[in-house]
Amino acid sequence: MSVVGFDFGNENCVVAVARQRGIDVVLNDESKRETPAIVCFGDKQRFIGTAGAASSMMNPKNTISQIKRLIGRKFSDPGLQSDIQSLPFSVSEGPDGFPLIHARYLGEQRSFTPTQLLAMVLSDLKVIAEKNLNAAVVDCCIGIPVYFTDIQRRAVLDAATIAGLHPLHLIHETTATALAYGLYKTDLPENDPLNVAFVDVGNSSMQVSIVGFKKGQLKVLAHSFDDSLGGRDFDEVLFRHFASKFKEEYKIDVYQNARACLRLRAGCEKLKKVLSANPEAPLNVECLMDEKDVRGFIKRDEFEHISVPILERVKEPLKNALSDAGLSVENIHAVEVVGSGSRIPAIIRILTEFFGKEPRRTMNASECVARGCALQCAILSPTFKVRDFQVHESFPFSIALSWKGTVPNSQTGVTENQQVVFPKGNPIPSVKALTFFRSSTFSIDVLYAAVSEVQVPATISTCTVGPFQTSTGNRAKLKVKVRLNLHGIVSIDSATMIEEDGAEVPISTVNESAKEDVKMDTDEPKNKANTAESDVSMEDAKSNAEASVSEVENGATESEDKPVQMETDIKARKKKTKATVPVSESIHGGLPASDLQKAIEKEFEMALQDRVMEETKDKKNAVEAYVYDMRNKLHDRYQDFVTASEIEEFAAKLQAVEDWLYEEGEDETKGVYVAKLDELKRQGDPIEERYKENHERGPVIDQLVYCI
Ligand code: ATP
Ligand code: K
Ligand code: MG
Repeated sequence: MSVVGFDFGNENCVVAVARQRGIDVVLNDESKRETPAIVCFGDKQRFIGTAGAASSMMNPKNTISQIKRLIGRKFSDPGLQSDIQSLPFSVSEGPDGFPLIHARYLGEQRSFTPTQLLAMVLSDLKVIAEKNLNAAVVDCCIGIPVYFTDIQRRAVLDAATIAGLHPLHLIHETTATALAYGLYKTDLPENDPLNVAFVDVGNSSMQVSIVGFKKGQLKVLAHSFDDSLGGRDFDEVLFRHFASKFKEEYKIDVYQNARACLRLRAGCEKLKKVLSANPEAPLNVECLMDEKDVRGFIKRDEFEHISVPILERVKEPLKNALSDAGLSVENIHAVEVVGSGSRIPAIIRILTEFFGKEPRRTMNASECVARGCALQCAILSPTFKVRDFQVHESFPFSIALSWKGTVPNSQTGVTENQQVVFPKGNPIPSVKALTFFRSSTFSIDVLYAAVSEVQVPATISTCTVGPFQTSTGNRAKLKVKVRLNLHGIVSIDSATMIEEDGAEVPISTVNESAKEDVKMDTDEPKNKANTAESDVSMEDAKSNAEASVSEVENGATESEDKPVQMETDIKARKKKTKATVPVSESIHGGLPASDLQKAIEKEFEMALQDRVMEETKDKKNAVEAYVYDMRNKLHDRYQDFVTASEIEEFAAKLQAVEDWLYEEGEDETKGVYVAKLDELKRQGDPIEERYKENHERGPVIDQLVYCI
């Protein structure tokens, strides 16, 4: 299996691979460690990553960026609506309420889902890893922001599937960073944990985690975030500042021109970076618009002044993280900052003030997420031996189930019930069981319990449990298992009907049957310590006590941790018979399997087209190279092996082909270039042969001489 970690950022992606000697960040084709998350659609092919970024100025309307912002969000999402205001490409609402991105590709207008676009970015990263490892890459770990909702997490998995990847674990970015930080630490305490605050300021968001480290383990104590506070917001402040300045001074309105907007934004981003290291900086853009060159200038103080509305928001996630962790600043041993957006001095000042200590930069700010992902992948891989290190992850949202009861509540009169199954901070992964008493098919909604935590519609999915039939015709006791999996995705993955009769049987039999009960899909984590499993019973069979919740037997510990008892140690219990009841899940906004299959086929076609175009370019280059090489050799090393008339004829032919390459042959198919090269070689090969024969005979004779 492959052991690879991917950090797909809103702006920059990083690929890390595990090797026997450790984790390496790998270089892309342009020898860069960071690859832009950009897809550019062309007339003949796509350009992804660094190649895409290179084409963005030439082709702004068909160059898609900010893909992480678009994925898994409804078109009506206010955050998405505000994001698309400043995007140079067109986004509309698709029939499913999710955005569609429009671009001109292969000469026609096409539309793509954000999931497809992320798949393109991931495919590009996959190829980078494959070229480096010289092997196929399928298994991997992918970093995701902690604030990603259920739909966004599912969308990342779908995109990975389209790209031919199999993520073993979608890991929260700050947790990946914490893992990369803690795994190599040799001085971690045995007892009292060392609490570290990790702050990641990226391109579009800020994430904070408080993590407790002990020898051989880390425990995430709290996650918090501002999902729209990142480097790009500072670019925007500068952009607006200069756009209005230039309107006044140069009478140009950049908002009217997509390319001018793009160029001014790029200029402002550069300016911002210069301001991180210098107290003042100039902004010069040649020929920005209406053939006017513009010049500007700003001091860091003024930049910080106009950025106050953003800077003011930095404290909020810090406060939330501390209070959720139940700690005060004195309990924080160290503050580690990562993410390139954190290079702004004003941000560091706020962190220093808040925590009362200088933040550190122990980690490589742009690579730590990818490194942590690769480490996590190595931990999960049987082919790598990683020192024992437990990661106790925590979930950032509260998840509840809601269902219609059979009897109206005597006080409220409603039959709607809601129960939090995974409260905020619940360990990941986790499985909980609920017991229902029902006589016919019923449905359960999975939802966010606190809509204030996520700015999305509350319902995640609706599950239908049934049909089922009891042998007595009475109400059945149904045990429903709800899973919060390793990726932080919630699903109801099984329902079991349990019937009890009065007969008492030895415990060993019970153990046998109980074992079946907890046998879950292969996803079951190996690490039991990570799994919090408890049963919550919701018995609406007895009177009106529908909402009564009680903790009942813990199936998992009973069956898995206790050894099967000896025959002599017989305890009596009621005999149980169990039957699996079908559960069908409908995700609110998930990609149906048929669409996923279609997307896989489309990606395959587009990738093939890209490959054909790359090969066509290679073949064309081969013809050109042959022309130059042969022309030189004809007048040099082959000179003694050709007649004057042969040279003349062949040189004329080479010239004709060169002219053809720049004229009607400029844009031909791969087959035409291959044929052209063959045609030249038919003439050139005999000459080369004659030369070789003569030269190869030499060394053979030499050898004979030595033999004597
Ligand atoms: P995200 O984590 O939000 O998905 P990302 O991982 O792509 O995004 P990073 O690569 O961590 O983001 O950071 C990119 C941001 O950092 C950009 O907005 C960039 O302008 C900013 N940045 C890079 N260098 C500097 C610098 N020297 N000073 C200020 N900002 C910088
Ligand atoms: K990044
Ligand atoms: Mg990032």
